[in-house]
Amino acid sequence: MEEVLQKLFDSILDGNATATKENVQAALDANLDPNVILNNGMIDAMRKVGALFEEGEYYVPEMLVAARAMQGGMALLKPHLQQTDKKSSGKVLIGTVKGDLHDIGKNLVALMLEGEGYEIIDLGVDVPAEKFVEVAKEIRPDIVAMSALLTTTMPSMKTTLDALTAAGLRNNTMVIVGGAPVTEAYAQQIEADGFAPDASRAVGMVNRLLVEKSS
Ligand code: B12
Repeated sequence: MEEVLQKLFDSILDGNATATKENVQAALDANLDPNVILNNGMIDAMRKVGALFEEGEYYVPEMLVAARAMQGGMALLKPHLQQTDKKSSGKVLIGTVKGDLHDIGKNLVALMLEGEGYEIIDLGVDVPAEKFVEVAKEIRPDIVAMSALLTTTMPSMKTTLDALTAAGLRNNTMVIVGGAPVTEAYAQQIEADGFAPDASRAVGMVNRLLVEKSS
């Protein structure tokens, strides 16, 4: 790995927010592709944090400071990841499902979709099914996007999907799901309209779904 990316990786692993910002800036100054900075320097670091947590090396506080460092770095990278000249091509209601507080992946999906020109309404984390339904009724989004990072909160996706169906909202709104433990098979099982394993493929999938919808 390039030295500047290795430094960035290490600063997230250490949960050092100041160093993370400096290292993101250094990587940008070195003209590295912002997607490479994000994927190789930052997301890989979060993956490593998860592995260390699993091995009992890291505890929740270490995960939390790493997440804060990651988010500070993402804020700096954001303008470089987005192409802001595109016009809005649809409305996306997004949130992390009930019981789940993980939002880094959701924020990335929102950021990439926003960069593609979509209007984003972000409900945040720990969003109950009723809230998704209430806001969907009000704003009539083209897409409802749900994120879950815990195997224990994945069922909240099904609960929300069922609530959207029961409220008669699925004729004009498509539902997509994602998050580390979520799979294509799970998405099919709960009858979601789409799944993507990462933020850039989420953009491609949403574009495809909306083309299919309008044709
Ligand atoms: C950071 C972190 C935390 C932080 C979260 C801070 C925050 N603001 O998000 C804190 C410290 C709060 C936390 C808490 C906990 N965590 Co945690 N956490 C993580 C960690 C290390 C990184 C997650 C992350 O940000 N990844 C980086 C992002 C970019 O990746 P991502 O979220 O997967 O998102 C990408 C894709 O999945 C996809 N995507 C995401 N959402 C969506 C949505 C749509 C619609 C689409 C299409 C795509 C998509 O695109 C994203 C970008 O490419 C993971 C490890 C891991 N491997 O995931 C554990 C992990 C998820 N946590 C775990 C656990 C156990 C917990 C706790 C229960 C710990 C505890 N004992 O308290 C609590 C639960 C709190 C709660 N109720 O939610 C476990 C989950 C195990 C499981 N299978 O259920 C993991 C896997 C760690 C591990 N290896 O054991 N955690």
